[in-house]
Amino acid sequence: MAAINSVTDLTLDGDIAVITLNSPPVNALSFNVRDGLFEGFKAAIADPKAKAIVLICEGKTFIAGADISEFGGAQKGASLFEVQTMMEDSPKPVIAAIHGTALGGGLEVALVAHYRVAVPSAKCGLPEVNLGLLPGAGGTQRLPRIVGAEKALEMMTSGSHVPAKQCLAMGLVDSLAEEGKLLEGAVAFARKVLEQSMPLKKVRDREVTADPQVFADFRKANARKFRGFLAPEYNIQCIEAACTLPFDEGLKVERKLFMELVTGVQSAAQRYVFFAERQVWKIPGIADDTAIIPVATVGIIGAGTMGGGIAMNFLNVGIPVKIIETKQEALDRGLGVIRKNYENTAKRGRLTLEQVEERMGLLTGSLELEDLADSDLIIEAIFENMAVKKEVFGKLDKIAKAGAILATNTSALNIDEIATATTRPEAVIGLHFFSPANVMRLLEVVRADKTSDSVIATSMQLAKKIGKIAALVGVCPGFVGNRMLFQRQNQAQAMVMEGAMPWDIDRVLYDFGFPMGPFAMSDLAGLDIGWNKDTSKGETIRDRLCELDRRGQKTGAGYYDYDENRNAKPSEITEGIIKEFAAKTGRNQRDISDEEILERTIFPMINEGAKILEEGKAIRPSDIDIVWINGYGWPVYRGGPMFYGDTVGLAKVVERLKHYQSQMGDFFKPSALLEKLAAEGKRFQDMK
Ligand code: 3H9
Repeated sequence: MAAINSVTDLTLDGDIAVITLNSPPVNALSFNVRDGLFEGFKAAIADPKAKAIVLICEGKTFIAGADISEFGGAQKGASLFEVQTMMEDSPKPVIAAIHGTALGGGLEVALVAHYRVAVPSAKCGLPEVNLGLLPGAGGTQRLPRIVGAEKALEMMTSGSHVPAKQCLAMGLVDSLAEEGKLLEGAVAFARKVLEQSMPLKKVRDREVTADPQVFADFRKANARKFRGFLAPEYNIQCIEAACTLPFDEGLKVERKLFMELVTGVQSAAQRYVFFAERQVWKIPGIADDTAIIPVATVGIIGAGTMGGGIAMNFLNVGIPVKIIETKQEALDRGLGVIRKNYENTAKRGRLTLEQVEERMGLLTGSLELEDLADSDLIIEAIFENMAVKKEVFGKLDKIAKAGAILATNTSALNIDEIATATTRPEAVIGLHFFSPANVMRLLEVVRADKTSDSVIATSMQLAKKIGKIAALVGVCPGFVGNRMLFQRQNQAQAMVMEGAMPWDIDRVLYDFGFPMGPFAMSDLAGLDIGWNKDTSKGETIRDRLCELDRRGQKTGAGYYDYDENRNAKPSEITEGIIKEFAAKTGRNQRDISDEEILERTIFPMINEGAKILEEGKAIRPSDIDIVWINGYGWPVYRGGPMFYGDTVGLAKVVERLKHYQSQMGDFFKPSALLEKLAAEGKRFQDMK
């Protein structure tokens, strides 16, 4: 065994050289991995005893791509291009042995090998698009040459990880090795190559063509999904180049577009989000060995939309759920909705009927709170009323077994106060699911004053198990997500009174990248949610719309008018009502620029985020970004509100907030933290 460098070994198995990479956690192509590969291949090619070369990785995976943390830094060591040229031009057959995932630059390394062998559990993919990038090491030119333009379009714009069996069928992998016996399989394959004098196949020598219509159709079919993103379109252009240009010309197109993306703000945002999604699970102050409470059964109080959606999360992963209601009718309705949801999923082919029954078999209903005595986790999901919640928690305190977690799904109420209704506040926590709870990825885990570390750690782990992305937040009105949303809503409403029409505000936020603006959202949800017919405290525009039976999409009209296909049109009636309200309050309506709309809806959110950090209600700025991306449709290519603040520049954010403060008052007053960072020329990302 000869060490090439700290992460690479070169050994001989008879006449087969084996280069082994070992660079945890994922063998990413950091500079010493590239160096090791370069020197390893050089040595193996030079060694007269070696007739063929196998590249294999230790640990849980083959090379998972370029080292994302190295982007933007100075290049050092051998370049990936040099490594690839050395491999591809090797006079001895090179075989890549793949387990785990061969992703991005990792697959691009495998694609310059002459052959690829994988275990059945392995997966291959070019997921660069999810980092706002395209494969920048020849992948855009090589993949289509193997799998054809259509499959390449699908793989590269979705970033999917394709299972080895499918790779074999597509020709991306040449042979499967027995699970757990990759090295033996790859070495045997290398011997076969030698014995049968199989050719040194270079993917670059192959050809690919496609009907131009394929690209036009693909763009059209995915226009909605790709809206706002640069990377999918750039990936498509590279595949077009592969189909129309000689290999080296295609590579030049790839290089140019890759450089544009890697130096741009979208990719910076998406790379930041990649790390933010992993950071969010790390809770300072909670030791790794904190005791985890085994959760084998879950009780849910309330079989409404929220309770039912929450239940499905646990049923989906095989955890039995008992759901409690006060009336048989409500219970039956709730259980029926869950069944219907599963059956609809089955109709779409994403569940089998056996799976539907399996999941429903884990669900029981009851009218007795006492039936939760054996639940390890109890989640209260009833309407937002402090007195009622306290009563429920008081009862639970007597019913629940020792050590059970008592969670509330409140989105608004003070969990510290709810906890006072029990004798075990350390067991009480907020689990704020977002509607629809079986679909939305975000979970705000709300730590109250006395919540124990075990309860927090268990909640985070459970969130991961049910496929959520969880952010740990503190108790404050609206927690993180809704607290910031209030700022945006406040200004959206204010600007409507000042002269911007709802569709102006919606358009600006839609163009920014949100799936829809706040008024379109209200129309979708229904304007009568929380509608209080008692207008003695003053009537709002929304009240008036409801009175006119303009309650949103469901009544064919709300802020907007809708046609029979639910296409929204600006409404003269709404405009008239707004003008009348403005006149009543003596306001002069004026033209409001798109820039002002954007600044007044977004900058107060950034400011509120800073206050949340000051108060310690979120652990780090990137956690806030995770909340907004996963719970509120913030466009991932803008990295979340805090990252966006950084890209605008915090000094500019402060300057604009002060400008509005001088005109409209202290709603816009910059927080101390924001002022401090701006004065020091820092970003939220620089906070330690
Ligand atoms: C690329 O290749 C560009 C080229 O085309 C062009 C070159 C010129 N770099 O996800 P996990 C860390 S772009 C640096 O929790 P899992 C990760 O942060 C790249 N670090 O594990 C985490 O660190 P920590 C294309 C990376 O088992 C730890 O590894 N490739 C990288 O759930 C464990 O990660 C990709 O986009 C990286 N590339 O999933 C693949 N990857 O423990 C990105 C991971 O400190 N990676 N880390 O928090 C993945 O999709 C998953 O990590 C993987 C493992 C599926 C591999």
